[in-house]
Amino acid sequence: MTRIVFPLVAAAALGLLAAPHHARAAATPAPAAVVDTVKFAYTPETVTVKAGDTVLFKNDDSTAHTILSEDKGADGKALFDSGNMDQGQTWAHVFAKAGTYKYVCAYHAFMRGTVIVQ
Ligand SMILES: [Cu+2]
Repeated sequence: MTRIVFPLVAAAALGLLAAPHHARAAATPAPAAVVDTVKFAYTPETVTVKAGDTVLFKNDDSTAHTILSEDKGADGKALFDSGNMDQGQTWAHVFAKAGTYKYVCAYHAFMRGTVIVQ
């Protein structure tokens, strides 16, 4: 009797252990725009979104880059900063307020992009 019941209990226990992995699927909203970094350039260089939208930045280049706002907040810190992004990494940012947000790469000052938030 126990030989039949035990496998069923074990299977149920495995199912319970596996459940959290499936439930962990992120509730991240779909990005309104995607900026790809390729060959030392943000592509497209300018994207236009609405306030509250998420912009997804991808690094598909062979070298590391960053997304660093040109403007600083009242605290003197950058409005946004992805930090180091190696090849294959992505970084999403929510642009809450309308405005024109210019950004650069902290490693390559000639790399520039703009997010226009309406
Ligand atoms: Cu760069």
